[in-house]
Formats: sequence, structure tokens, C-alpha cells
Amino acid sequence: MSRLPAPRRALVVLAVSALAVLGAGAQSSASPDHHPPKESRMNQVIPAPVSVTPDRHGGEFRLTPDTVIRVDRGAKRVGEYLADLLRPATGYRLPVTDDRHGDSAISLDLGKVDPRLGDEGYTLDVDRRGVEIKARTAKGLFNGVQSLRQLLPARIESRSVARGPWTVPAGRIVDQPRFAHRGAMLDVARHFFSPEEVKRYIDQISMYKINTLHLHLADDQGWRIEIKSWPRLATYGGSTEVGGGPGGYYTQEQYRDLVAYAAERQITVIPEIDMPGHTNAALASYAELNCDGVAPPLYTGTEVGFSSLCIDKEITYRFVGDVLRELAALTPGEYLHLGGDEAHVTTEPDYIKFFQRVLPMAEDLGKKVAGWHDLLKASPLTSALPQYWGTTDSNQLVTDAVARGNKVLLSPANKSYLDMKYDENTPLGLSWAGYIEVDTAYGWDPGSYLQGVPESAVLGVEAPLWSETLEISDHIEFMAFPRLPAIAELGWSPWSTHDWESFRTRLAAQAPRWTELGIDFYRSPQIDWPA
Ligand code: NGO
Repeated sequence: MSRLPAPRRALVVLAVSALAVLGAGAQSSASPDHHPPKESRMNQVIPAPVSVTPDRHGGEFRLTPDTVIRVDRGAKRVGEYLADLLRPATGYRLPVTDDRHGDSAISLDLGKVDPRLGDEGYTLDVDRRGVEIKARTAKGLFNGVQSLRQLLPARIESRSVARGPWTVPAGRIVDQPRFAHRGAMLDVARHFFSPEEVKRYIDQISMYKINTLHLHLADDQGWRIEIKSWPRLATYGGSTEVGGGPGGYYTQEQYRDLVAYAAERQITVIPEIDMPGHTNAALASYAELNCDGVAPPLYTGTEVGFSSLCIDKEITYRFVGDVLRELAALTPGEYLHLGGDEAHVTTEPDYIKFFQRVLPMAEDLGKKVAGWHDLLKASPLTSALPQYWGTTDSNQLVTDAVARGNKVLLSPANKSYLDMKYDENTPLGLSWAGYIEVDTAYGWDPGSYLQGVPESAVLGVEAPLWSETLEISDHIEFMAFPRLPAIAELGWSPWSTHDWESFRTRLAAQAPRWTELGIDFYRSPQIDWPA
């Protein structure tokens, strides 16, 4: 929390959004080589911080070849992460040290802040002598580092030595998230994405303080995670994808490495094995899982809702138990996602019977259950996390679950699905939930979106990216940028900062960064992108 009393804080926020708008006007009328006023960079952070107070005298800190990254014990890894970010473009050594001496420093301090900032909050202070980020945990420091990154010129994202000066505008940011859960989902089942491609997306989402990556690891078209007790799931069930390409899967070693890579970026991975529908790849791999004992062929189309595990066969539960046990062992996070959507060929009594046996399996492994909100038909425990993916602003299953005490994750398909086309001309994506331009992705309040679901019952938001039409990183990026930052801001920023004009100005300022990073983003006509 800022030391200001609440009403003053609100004023600062308002003043800040006003400043952002003013800064925008000045910038768009400027000539291309005009440098925008320094304080404008302080007001351009996405997601918008709780409070931003630019230095009234327009001071700045300048990185030099002598700058050090000074860390508390416990902050070393975040320090190294920051050094790795800054070294390529600056060409400076930027040693990470716990030595308190020396002048020019970026300091990462643990534990010296108001506990009300929570585990993910931070303060960031910049003056002529240095930058100081303080937080209670490494997560908070990491979030502060992402803000600092955006306070530096866009060229800082260059992976080779670039032209300075490397200035950071002076001032203070006090920040913490509105919602605990800010997620992105990647469907690696419809098309397989290599570990390198997934890491690239992890790097991109971490820039916007996303803290959860949900991986959709199995569907009709492919099984993507090695399960040692049922090896054909991956070797056969993973051998194709939509359109008939070669598919692929992660070995458990590769998967652990992905989980660790995400953890270094303060991101928790939630693995999803969809069931009892969306299971053709498993049914094709093992004939005995089918009610009639006959394995269907592998599937490479894009229909949904035609497959089901065999509810009355005992082997089904041995299969699910083995898969969940191996998956839980790969998962340091608290959730396993069991899918549960679109089980159109499973009768409702069968659906309930299935989950009444399967839900306790996950719980016995010490994991909480996440699932698409359809799962609520089986009345999971109140610790279960239903993920709302509908297109209406009310849903009885969800309202009832909230009344029982469940928290909800919001992914309304007509707002947050990154695989929906932007408009009728978008070359990639689907349109069953409508077109989603940037203002639509940004224009809803998770805290009041669903009737009967108060803000206190919302754990957070997630932006799913389904991959029926997406094959390579370029495709992921074209759909995620610029909408992923919009959803990230809804998840992080206080509603009092919500302002379309401010957001579109700040979004435009991100474009040079994306260009440096090689991100192929959609140039929405709603945004005044820099030339
Ligand atoms: C639906 C469906 C998925 C599709 C996706 C495409 C959910 C939860 N189930 O969302 O299988 O891939 O739409 O947008």
C-alpha cells in the first residue's frame, strides 16, 4: 500500500490516467525523432500500476558501465534474471552482488515493505542515484522488474548491443494485483508446440505479470505428455495433429524443464488432461479403453464433442488414476485441470458417475481440481476451481457454486478467447464466440461481469488460446498481441485505472518493444501505432 490515505491514492491514480492521456496527445503530434517527455514512460506501464508518481522535476537515473545489481540474499535469481535482460542491449557487465558499496545501483530488497502489499506487490523508487525495488517475496521483486523493464527505452529489448542512453524516469510506483490468478492457456493438443515455442510464449506472458500458464495437454487430436505407465498415449496418440502434421509430445524430462523455466519467471503451470470427452487420442492409443474394445482411428479434424471414455469399464479408472498420479508428480502447483467440457456423447448420469470417482483421485494426490465450468454438474468440492468459458453474463451452475463457496476463474469466450478472430478479415482463428477486437477484450469488468458472482468470488482471469488454426509461434503472437496485455491488465490493475484511452495509448507504446522482440502482433486499427 502507498503511505497515502485511500482517497488521496485514488486521486493520484486519476491524475496519473489524466497525465497518460495528455502525454499521448503530445506524443502523437510529435515528429518521429522527437523524444517524448521522460515522465510519459513512467505512465506507460502495462498492466497499469496502483499508483504512479513521476518526479516533479523530471529527474532520471542513467545506467552506466559501472552500474551494479545489488541484491538481498533470496533475491539473487531475480537479480540474475534482470541482468540477463539488460546485458545484451547495454553491453554492460551489470554484476549481481550483495556488496552494499558503490554508487550506481539497481537494488532488489526483500521484506522491507508494508505487509499489505501482499506476496506479489512491490514498490519501485527511482532517483538520480539508482533504482530500488522492494517486495516481500521474489514474486513481488519479479513484478517490479517487469515494470522497470518498461520504464527503460524500448531498445532495451534488443538482443544485441544497442544505442543508449539507458535512462529510467525518476519517481515512485506502488503496486499490487487486483486478482490472485492471472492466467494464459495454450492448447498444445490441436497443434503441437515445441518446448522452445512454449518457452518463448512464457517469456512473453511474463512481461505482463501473468502468473499462471494452463497447458491443454490432451484432446481428440493429440496426447502431448509422456505417461510412462501408458506409453502409447504419447508415442501413438501424440503422433499427429489438426491437418495431419507430425504432432509431438513432451517427455517428462522436457516437461519438468518447462515447469522449471516457468517457475523462474514466477509462473505456475496448470496441466490439463481433458476428460471424459475430448479423448479420441487416448481411445485410439488403447483399444481396451473403448466400450466396444475397438480403437478408433487417430483424428485430425476440428469437430468437438464426439468422444468419451467408457464410464462403466473398470480399466477407465485405472487409466485415469495412473495418468493423474504421474501428472501430479510433475506438478509443483496446487491444481490439476480435468477439463470436463463438451462431453456431448456422455449422458449426464454417466458424466456425474465418472467425476464422482475421478474427483477424489485428484484430491487424494493432494491436488485441487480445476475444470471447465461444465464440471460443476458433478458438484465438486468448494476447493475446486470452475473456469467459466460461456458467452452470456449469467450461468446458474456458476452462481450455485459461488453460493456454495467455490471461487471462479473467468474466461468468457466472447471476451477473453485469444483464438477468436479480431474481425471478419483475420486470417487465423475461429469466430464461434464472435469477433474480439482490442476494445472488446479490454471492455469488461471481471469483478462484476457474471450475475451472482461478486468480485470476492473471482479468483482471477485467464486468456485461453486454442490452436485449431495455429501452427507456429508467429501465429500465437498474432492472436495474443495485443489482446493478452488487455486481459493481463484486467487481472492486475485496480478498476479505478480502467480507461480505454489511456490503455490504447500505453498499448501503442509497447509496439517498439514487440518489434525488438520479433513479436508479430496484430496492428489493430483501434490503436494509433507508432510509424
Ligand atoms: C471451446 C472448446 C474447445 C475449442 C474452443 C475453440 C472449450 C472450453 N471447449 O472452449 O475444445 O478448442 O472452444 O474456441
